[in-house]
Amino acid sequence: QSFFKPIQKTSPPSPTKRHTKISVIGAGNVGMAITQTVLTQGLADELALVDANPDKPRGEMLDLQHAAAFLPRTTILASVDYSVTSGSDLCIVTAGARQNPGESRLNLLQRNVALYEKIVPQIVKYSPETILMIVSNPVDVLTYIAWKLSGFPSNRVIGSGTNLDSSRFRFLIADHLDVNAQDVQAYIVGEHGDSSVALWSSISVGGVPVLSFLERQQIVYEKETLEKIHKQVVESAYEVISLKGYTSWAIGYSVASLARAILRGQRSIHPVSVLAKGFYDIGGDVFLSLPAQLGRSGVLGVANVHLTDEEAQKLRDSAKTILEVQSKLGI
Ligand code: 6V0
Repeated sequence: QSFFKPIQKTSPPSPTKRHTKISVIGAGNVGMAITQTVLTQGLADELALVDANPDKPRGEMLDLQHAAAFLPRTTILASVDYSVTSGSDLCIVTAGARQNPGESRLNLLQRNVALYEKIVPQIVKYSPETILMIVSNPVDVLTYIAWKLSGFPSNRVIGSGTNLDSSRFRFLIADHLDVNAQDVQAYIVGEHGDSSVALWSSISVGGVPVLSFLERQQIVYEKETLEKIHKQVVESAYEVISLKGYTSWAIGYSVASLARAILRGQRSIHPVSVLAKGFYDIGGDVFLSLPAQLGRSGVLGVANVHLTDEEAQKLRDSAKTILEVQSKLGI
């Protein structure tokens, strides 16, 4: 407390509005891009950073605190100790091991599962009511692992899933058609990454359904272009990584938009990884992206999107692949 009082208070402290707290676990490239976006958009009153390496989050915290004069007011905390995350409304997990040269994907996954076995119980201990947002890869399997380890109801465990793939898809379609990406509605669902499923019938631009328009006009060439665009979406993460070493900005904005939908109770629809059991005849406990409505209690519901037989089959194939991986983990 300082003796210097620059403000002469004239009213009692106002009843405090609901305090919103976000924690980001893993202060690497992705964790910091999410943090930066959350701060500039003023989505939290308090933000806690946790990383296994003590210097990194503390350095990031100081650097961001030095920007306080230019940002909406947010209290920033950082530690290796999960007590800083206490009372979080949303915990975003980006911590992940890096792939060693020659290491198999299964081995990398086993190492990430071992990290999650340490991280998730700590989060639950300090924030038993939090919503968990999983970002580390492979995101669908790790969302399932986080659900199991947390014991939370499935509405409070969400994977960032194909929200990013869908925004890449919207950008490429917008670029091709020379329109604003915000006017393009288009969903990619299923597994985040290689086996993702583009929902062609979902694409519309300013309310104009693209596929039925093309079918009426019998523009086969344009349909091929759309297929190429989906291929480009799948390859785009690899391209960015080969050029700059990692991806960060798009996943940062993508996760911040999910944080906004949840914390501000927006009831908006986003393709994110949710417990998919029972949808489109998917059996087993598997997390996959479906267009889900998000709000203050997490996943409020899943949109009844009509899938063609082929799309539904591709979704079930993705589910099967993920279940096989999960069975190898023995969890
Ligand atoms: P990075 O820059 O290596 O950051 C990872 C951070 O995790 C590092 O700072 C580590 O110190 C930290 N860490 C490691 N172990 C622990 C632990 N036990 N507790 C706390 N912190 C720990 O990686 P980057 O930020 O680039 O990527 C993070 C993860 O996000 C990876 O698994 C990526 O594959 C994944 N991505 C997921 C995307 C998606 O769409 N879901 C998109 C991009 C990246």
